[in-house]
Amino acid sequence: VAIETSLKRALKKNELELYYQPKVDDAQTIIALEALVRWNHPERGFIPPSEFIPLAEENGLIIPLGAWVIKTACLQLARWSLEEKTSSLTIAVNLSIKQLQSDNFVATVERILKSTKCPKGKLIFEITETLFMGDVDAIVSKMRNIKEMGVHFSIDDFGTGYSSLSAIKKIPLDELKIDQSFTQDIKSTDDEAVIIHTIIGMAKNLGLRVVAEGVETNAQFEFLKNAGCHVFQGYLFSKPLPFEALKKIL
Ligand code: G
Ligand code: G
Ligand code: MN
Ligand code: NA
Repeated sequence: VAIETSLKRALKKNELELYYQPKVDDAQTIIALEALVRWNHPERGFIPPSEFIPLAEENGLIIPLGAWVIKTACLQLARWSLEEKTSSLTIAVNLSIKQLQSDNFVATVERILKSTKCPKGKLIFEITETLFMGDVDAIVSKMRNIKEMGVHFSIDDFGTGYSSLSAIKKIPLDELKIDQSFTQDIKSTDDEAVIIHTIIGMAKNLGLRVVAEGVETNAQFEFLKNAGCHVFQGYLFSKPLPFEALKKIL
């Protein structure tokens, strides 16, 4: 069966699952999670998102798939809001630019937030610099509408894409995630890591919270803490986990 047909079936038959990767503060306390979708295929086993997200973006399935991801994250946030241990956690969901470009996206988000009783201020959308390739003004206006509903925006994989430093000012962001390739360039605590310092300085001047991605070593963690990052994510703390495994470490 073509992967396209089976992806439609996957959506209907609940073969998709959200994994969660923790984000920690400088004391390594888990303060947030990033939701990462997995496809548990009945014959082929787990298929990574890098294999089906691009396809779903091409054939339009990203719209219902993306809505499923947002709804699942919101239901989780609504449940977590009732328990003291988890009530302060936020969940970040990756958005495809195709979702932001679609006509009904703002209404879809509003409907999901209402129907799930998602707590305000706990959902974050991660977008990438591909948004600069389209009609930026139209995207910005949708982002403003969504922010009014209490959703925050983060720019993901920052530093690898198409944005100029001046363009980043135009979009209403709350957070900036430094791409993991820059983190992985840090070899020691006294590394110069000029690009990282530059990105952090810019982000802070713009009033953005700074997240470092792809932290794998203590040297990288120490360097990034000293450089002024607020939040850290990477295999040093935890890989993405299925819900049951995540529950044990919360
Ligand atoms: O960790 P991982 O292999 O899960 O992620 C691979 C890529 O797939 C990342 O770039 C991530 O942003 C993307 N991705 C994971 N989940 C989603 C999702 O729900 N929607 C979109 N659009 N991208 C996702
Ligand atoms: O594009 P985005 O940042 O959403 O994708 C996250 C991807 O990075 C996922 O595939 C996730 O599994 C992966 N990832 C998360 N932490 C690390 C890390 O410390 N090292 C590496 N190499 N990959 C990571
Ligand atoms: Mn991401
Ligand atoms: Na990223």
